[in-house]
Parts: sequence; C-alpha cells; structure tokens
Amino acid sequence: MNEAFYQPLRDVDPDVYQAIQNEIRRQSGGLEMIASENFASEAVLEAMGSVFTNKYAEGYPGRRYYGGCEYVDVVESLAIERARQLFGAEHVNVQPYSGSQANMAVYIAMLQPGDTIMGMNLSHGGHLTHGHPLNFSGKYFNVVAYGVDRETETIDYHQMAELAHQHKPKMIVCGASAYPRIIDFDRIAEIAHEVGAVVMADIAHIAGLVAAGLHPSPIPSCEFVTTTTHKTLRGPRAGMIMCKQEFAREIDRAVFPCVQGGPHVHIMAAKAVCFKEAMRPEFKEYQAQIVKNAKVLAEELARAGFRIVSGGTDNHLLLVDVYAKGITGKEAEKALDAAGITVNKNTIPFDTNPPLVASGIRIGTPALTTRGMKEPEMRLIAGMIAEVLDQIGSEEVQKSVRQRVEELSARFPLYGHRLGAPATS
Ligand code: DSN
Repeated sequence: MNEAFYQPLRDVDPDVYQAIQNEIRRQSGGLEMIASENFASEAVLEAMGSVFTNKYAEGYPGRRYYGGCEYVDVVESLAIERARQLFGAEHVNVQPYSGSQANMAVYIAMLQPGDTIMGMNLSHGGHLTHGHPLNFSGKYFNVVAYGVDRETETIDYHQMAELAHQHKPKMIVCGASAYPRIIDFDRIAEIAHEVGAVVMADIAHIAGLVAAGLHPSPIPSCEFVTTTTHKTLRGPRAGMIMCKQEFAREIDRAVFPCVQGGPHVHIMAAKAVCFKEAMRPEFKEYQAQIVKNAKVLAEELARAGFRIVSGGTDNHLLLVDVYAKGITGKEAEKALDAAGITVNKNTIPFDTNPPLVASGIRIGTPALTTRGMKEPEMRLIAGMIAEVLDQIGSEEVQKSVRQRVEELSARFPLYGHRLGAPATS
C-alpha cells in the first residue's frame, strides 16, 4: 500500500485541514443560533467518518444488488428498528440522503405530475419543497398555498379547510421551517381526509421535540411523516421517511430505485447512533431545555422592545420582526454575525421586503442547548442581541459584544480536542 494512503489529512491536504480547524474554532468560539443547526456528538461523527463510506448497497436489508452487505444490513436494520421505536412508526425508510429527497420520494410514490397539492406558504414559515415555484415541488405539481392568520400569525386552519374543499388536493403538506407554534397535525389530517387527500407531515425542525413527546406527533393521524436527522434530532445530515404499512412498498420503491441510487451507509450508521442517543432519558431533558431556552429568549427580547412573531414560541425557534424597529433582517444578520452571534434573516408573514432582505430574523436554541446553556445564558444572549440591534451601525458595540460572546463560549467548550497542530503548507 502506498504510504501516502495512511498520511493524516494535515499532511495530505493542508488547505482542507486548515479550513476544518477554522470551522471548529468558528463553531466553538461563537454563538450558533441558526434554528436548523445543531452539534452532532462524537459518536455520530465517528460513524459518519467510518469505512462504511466505501460500500455500495443498493437495495434493502436482505435484498441487495451487491455482495458484502452483511454489516450494512446490521446498521440499516438497527436504524430502522430504532426509528420505529422512537417515533412509534409502522414503516421506516432510512435511506433518503436529505429532507428534500425524502419529500420528493413521498410525492413520487403518491402523485402524478400536474396533481394538486397544498403546502404552507414559504414566507409564512413553510419550506421550499412544500411547493415553492422555483423548487421541483412547485414545478411539477399544481400548488395551492395556505398560510397564517394576519392577526394571530398562527396557521389559519379555517382557510386551509376552505382551500381544501375548493381545490380538492391529492395531498396536504404540513410542517414548517420557520413556524414557532404547535402544529395541529390531527386537525390537518381531518381536513385532508374530508376531501380524500393524504397528509405528508415534514417534521424536520421539530423531530427531536416529537421524539421526546414535547410536540404532538403526526404519526397516528398522517399517512407520511418525513424528517431530516440533523436538526433538533442532533444526528447526521440526512433524511428519513416514516409511513403507514400500506404505503411501505411504494415508499421504498420511490426512494430506491426512483429518486436515489446507493444509500449512504456511513450516514445510516450514524442515524442508528443518533436514534439510540435519542432514546436516552437525557435526550428528553435536552429537548425540554431547548424549549425553555427559546421561551426565555423570546420573553427577554420582547421585554427589550422587539416584536416577536405570533407573540412567542412553543418550540425551538422564534421569529423576531426587526423591521418593526426599522432594521432589515439582512442588516440584523450581518451585525449579529460581526458580534459572533449567528442567526439568519427570515421573511415574516405578509413581509413587504424581498427574501434576501427580509423583515425578520429566525433564532433557534438547539445548538446552544447542546453546549449546556440554560436560562441564565439566554438572558445574557438576549441582552447582547438587543444591544447590537439597538445600535446597529456601531462597530464598537459589535466588538464589545464579540468579546463577551467569546468569554461565554469558552465556558461551554465544544470539540476543542479536535484542534490539532497548525497545517504546514
Ligand atoms: N434550510 C433549512 C432551514 O434552515 O430551515 C430547511 O431545510
């Protein structure tokens, strides 16, 4: 074997090595508050970095198109069985590469191009794959969008029912990427079933809360439940589909061979690890703390004079209407970034600004809660966010907050042992 095969990354590719080292410093030295991000455990990272990345395994456990799949079958079966237990699902497919592929597979299993689906308006909190005109979902299907009520900024179930009766969709898609309130999956399923539609609930954001019993589960009432595994669930970057047994065959065929080829076995191994971690009692405590942290953050920011969309939060995220203070989401994101606080600009319901400017920011607590931060830290952070946004143009304030962010981060170490010697090129 060529000796170079065994050389460490630092020597083989100092540029990539250095970028990884810098990213470790960035993730650990700042406050990661993007609602869809989290920090995977060492065990999850280890499984993702394993030799399973070398293996082709088209097919499913016990029915493969390649030899040498005996250990692949072990990890895929473990992932399936654990997900079934964790969510109480009848059938699970753990092969989707990501959330988009999971959603695409459900559409392909159930719909024909041109069919009508209903999905939540992206600017009201929905997701690209729920019918946005620039996404495959909006290009191949006739999409009727539902949204939130202008006053309460919560899902308008009356409007949803009216639209369903008027347009008779084949599928209602629910779940959101920027919606801070409880979603009434049972009610949505009732509306869908009244008009003969099936429901796909995309729980990518709230999967951890659902697994921990802190958000009502869509599993009993919805035919299809999709998720990513890397957000509140805190696993590898990937997707998954759960469905009623009667759709198992169509779903499995839609994932492979229709949407995907060989599954990412290293990632399925990491999913198995993630589900095992999520079955521990500490995981439930972790999810409960995520919600407590988000609530405190929302209360403190409201106290500091910020308008919180829908008046608060029930989950892991909040939307702040910064435009009510005359700042755009874009300006807020940039100023907070300079202060070491990472959030994303986000449209708010009935936004008058375009998406790349946006009137809001979306803030989430899953990642900081993984680091062990609790209510006292959330109070400090809300104060720092308010300080930066209230003096939006002040580099001095950003610098001073950056200093405090670094001090706070240092009290909650993360991945520090992964920092190696500097690269030498
Ligand atoms: N892009 C993800 C998010 O930030 O919510 C959803 O796919």
